[in-house]
Amino acid sequence: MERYHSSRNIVYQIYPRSFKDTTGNGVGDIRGIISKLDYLADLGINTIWLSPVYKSPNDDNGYDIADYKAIQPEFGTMEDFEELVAEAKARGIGILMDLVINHTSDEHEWFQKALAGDPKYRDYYIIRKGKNGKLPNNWGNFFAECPWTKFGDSEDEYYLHLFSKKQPDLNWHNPAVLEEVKDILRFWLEKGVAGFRCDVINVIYKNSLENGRPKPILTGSEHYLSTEGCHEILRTLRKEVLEPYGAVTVGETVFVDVPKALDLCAPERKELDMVFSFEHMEVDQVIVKWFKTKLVPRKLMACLTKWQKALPWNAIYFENHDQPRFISRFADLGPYRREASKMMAGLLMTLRGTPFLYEGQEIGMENGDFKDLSEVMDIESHNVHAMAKSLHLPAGIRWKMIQRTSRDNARTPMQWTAGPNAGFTDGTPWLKVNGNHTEVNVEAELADPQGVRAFWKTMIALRKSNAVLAEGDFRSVYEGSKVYAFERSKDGKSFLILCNLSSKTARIPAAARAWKTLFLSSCDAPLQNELSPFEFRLLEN
Ligand code: ISL
Repeated sequence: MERYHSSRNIVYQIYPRSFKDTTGNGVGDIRGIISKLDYLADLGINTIWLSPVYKSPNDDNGYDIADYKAIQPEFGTMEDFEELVAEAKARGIGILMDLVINHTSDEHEWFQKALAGDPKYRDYYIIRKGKNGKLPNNWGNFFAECPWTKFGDSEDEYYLHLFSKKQPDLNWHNPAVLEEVKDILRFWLEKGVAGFRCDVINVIYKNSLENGRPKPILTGSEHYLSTEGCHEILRTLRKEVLEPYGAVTVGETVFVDVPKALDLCAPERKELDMVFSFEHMEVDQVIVKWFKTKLVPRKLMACLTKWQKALPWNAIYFENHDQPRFISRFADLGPYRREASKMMAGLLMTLRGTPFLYEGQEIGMENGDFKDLSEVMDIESHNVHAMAKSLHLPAGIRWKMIQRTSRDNARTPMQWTAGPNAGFTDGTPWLKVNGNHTEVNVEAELADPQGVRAFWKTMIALRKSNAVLAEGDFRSVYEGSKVYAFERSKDGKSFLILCNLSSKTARIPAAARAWKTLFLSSCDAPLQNELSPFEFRLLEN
C-alpha cells in the first residue's frame, strides 16, 4: 500500500496506440510495451499509467469502451496484459489503468441491450424525451457536437453524451451502475494493477437535466461539475473497493479550481489521492483552448505557485495525450529544444507532488508536423474544425487552431530510432510519424550522456532518492519575466530551484544569493551570475 502512495513515485504515461508496434499493423500493442520495460526501468520510473487498452471501436481511441473486461484485440490478449503486469512488477513498476466511467461506447453490451428495449439497461443511460419538438435541454458538449442524439428508432427520445455520440453517458443515479463499476475495479485489482487514472471523474453525476446558464462553452456544466453525488460515489469506491487493495487513484478533473480540487483529494475526505488540474495548461489560452496567445512565463509561474501552495499533495504534469507538447508552447523555443526539454525535466522533478511524464517527453519530442487536416485523426480536432467552418472562420485560422492545439500533436508515434517510421512499426503507422525523428529519437539519446534523456534520468533518480525534493515544503522565491525560483525545504535542508523559461540569458535574482553551492545545472558551463537560455539549476544552502 505504502509503495503506490509513496512520495517517491514517478509515473510514465503510455498511449498504447503510439508506443511500440510488434505486429506490423501500424498500431502499438502490449507486447511492444513489454519489450520496452527495461528501457522504462532504466529511466527510473516506477509506475506506468496506461491509456485505455479495453475493447473499443476506437471512436475516441479507446476512451469509448465496449467491454471493460476485455483487451482491445489490436493491442493483444488478456495473457499479454497479465504478462505485462508481471513483467512490470518484476522491475518494481506498478500499472495504473485508465478508468472511463462517465460513459461507455454505444457498442457496449449495456447500450445495445438498452436499444433492444431491455428496461434494466435503458436505466444505465440518460434517455429523455425532447421538449416540444426540441432537444431535452440546452447543454453543450466537450467535442463540439450536440450532446443529445436520437435514441435508436425513437421519434422523440434522445440519449445524453457529453463527448462523442458514440460515448453515451452512464446514469449514475442508478445504483446498478455503481455495482457494475465496483465489479470492474475488482476484476483489474485482482489482476494486480496498482490503481486507476479516473477519466473526467468530476462530471459523472448529473444533479439535474435542467437548462444551463448560457456560456461560451459547456452550457449546463453547473449541473454536473463536482456534485455531491459524485463525491459520495468516490468515497464509496475508495472505502469498499480501492482501499482494501491499497490502490491509488488520480482523477482527471476538468474545470477544477483550488477549492474543488481540495474537495476531491484532501486526504481527510478519502476520495481521490490526487487530481489533474488544468489551470496551468490554460495560461496561454483565450477563453477556449483552440485560441492561444504567447505563453507568458510569469503567468505559468503564478499558476504553479498557487497550486503548489494550496494543495498538500497533487499530481503534477506538463504533457499528456490531450495536450500539445509543452516545449512546443514556448513561442521563442528556437534552437533550444534540448535545453527547454531538460529545464522542463528539472521543473517537473522538483515541484511538490507526484510527477507524471508522458511518453516521448523524456527525449524532447515536439508537436506533430502535420501539413493539413487529412493527416489528423482525432475526433475532437475534426469536430472543432467543422464547427469553426460552420461559423465561417477563415481556412487559415481554422488550420492554425488545429495545428497548434490538436490532441494528435502528442499522439504521434514514439520515436525509437532514426530509421523508417522511427522504429515504431514495420507497417504503416496509424498516425504520421514526426519527420524530426531522424534527429529526435531514443537511440540517439541513449548514445548521448549529455542528452535530454540522460538529464531526465538524472533528475528522476535525484527526485526519488532525495527527501527534500520528494517531500519538502514549497516556497516561491522569485517570479520574473524569465526566471522562476522556488525553494524546497525539509528538516533544515533546502534547495533553491532556478528555471529560465526563456531563450534569453537571464540574471540570477538577488533573492537567490542565500543558496551558495551549485548542486546541478542542465548547462555544461553554468555562468556565475546568469542563467543560460532555458537553463535549469539547483543550488544548496
Ligand atoms: O482535451 C481536453 C483538454 O484540453 C478536453 O476537452 C478533454 O476532452 C477532457 O479533458 C477529457 O479528457 C478525457 O476524456 C475524454 C477523452 O477523449 C480524453 O482523451 C480523456 O483524457 C473522453 O473520455
